[in-house]
Amino acid sequence: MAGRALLVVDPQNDFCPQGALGVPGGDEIMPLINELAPRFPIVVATQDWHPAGHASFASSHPGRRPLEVIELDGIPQVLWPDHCVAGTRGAEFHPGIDLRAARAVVRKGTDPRVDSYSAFRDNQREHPTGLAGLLRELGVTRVVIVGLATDYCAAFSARDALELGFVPEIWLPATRPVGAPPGHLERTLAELRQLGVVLREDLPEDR
Ligand code: VGL
Ligand code: ZN
Repeated sequence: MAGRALLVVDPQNDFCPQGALGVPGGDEIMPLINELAPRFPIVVATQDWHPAGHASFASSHPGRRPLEVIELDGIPQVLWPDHCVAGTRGAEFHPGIDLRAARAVVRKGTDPRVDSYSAFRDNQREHPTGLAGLLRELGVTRVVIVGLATDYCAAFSARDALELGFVPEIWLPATRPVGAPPGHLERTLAELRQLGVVLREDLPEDR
């Protein structure tokens, strides 16, 4: 099984019900991820980690509301409620996830001017997080992606993983989507399938 890594995307309080950007059922996947993790020789996690006043926050754009889409430096940006502000409780990992075995935690979204859904690089695709180098150096070729949210950080991570030469899969039962704006989830999953990303609807028997 060497060569395979589990990438646990943003299992944080703010993406769970009650959180600032609560994803329905977001907390339900934590026990499942705990069960999956020991099957992987390498586990890495990401943490969405924004400075206050981040450009992805609706509150940073006077007159704008969460879930409106604007153009930010030439690319579409969904505006979010303030979430995962560095050092806050909302940015902490959910208490139900056990990441003691995680080899690394990669923080992303730290640049105030640009969002970073992907575990690998920002949305402008300019600044890498270093994760690709880490995984390559560890001999990882296949990346199994779980966590929050399916339609943003998991999806962007899968697309980048593919572009960066890894073989990505998303294990859908261990993810939950934001589900907004309408149609975005369906479009995103269709695009990923088209690219050849395996989207598992069921978990492997011997998981
Ligand atoms: C995410 C929206 C904003 C995610 C992060 O983890 O999917 N979504 N920041
Ligand atoms: Zn974010």
